[in-house]
Amino acid sequence: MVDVPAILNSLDLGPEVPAFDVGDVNEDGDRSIVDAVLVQQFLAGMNVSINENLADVDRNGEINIVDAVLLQQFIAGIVDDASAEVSDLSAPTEAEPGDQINISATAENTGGIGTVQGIEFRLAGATLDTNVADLSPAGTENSSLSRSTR
Ligand SMILES: [Ca+2]
Ligand SMILES: [Ca+2]
Repeated sequence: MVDVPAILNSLDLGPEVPAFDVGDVNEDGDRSIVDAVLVQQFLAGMNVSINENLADVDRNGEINIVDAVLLQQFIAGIVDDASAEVSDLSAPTEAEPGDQINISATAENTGGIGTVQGIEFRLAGATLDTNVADLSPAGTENSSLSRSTR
């Protein structure tokens, strides 16, 4: 059987998922018209303080009017919230010491705005690693992990 603590000691943790939802640019725990106005002011060159990562609502790597409109549409209820699902999980149920363990999964966002989702890889109830899937609207991302046991 696998010595789970020994495995965990050999792992690196992935980057952290943002503490606030995509679109919550003022980090107050709520996505509201205030956030949409802040993004517009940011785009207009006004000196506002926002979380620029969370302002990229469609997760295409840049902040522009599309993000501001998408955020407004979400707040108005026209566009659905992000909804991430993990599917196609492939993982061994058991392993011997020295075995190479390959785990893979697909993360899919079925919502209308982007999201950043942590994907936890677990073995025998222990989290091996957390990958981060940066998902655009209707986007998918494959996530995989390969580790040697010992
Ligand atoms: Ca907010
Ligand atoms: Ca964008």
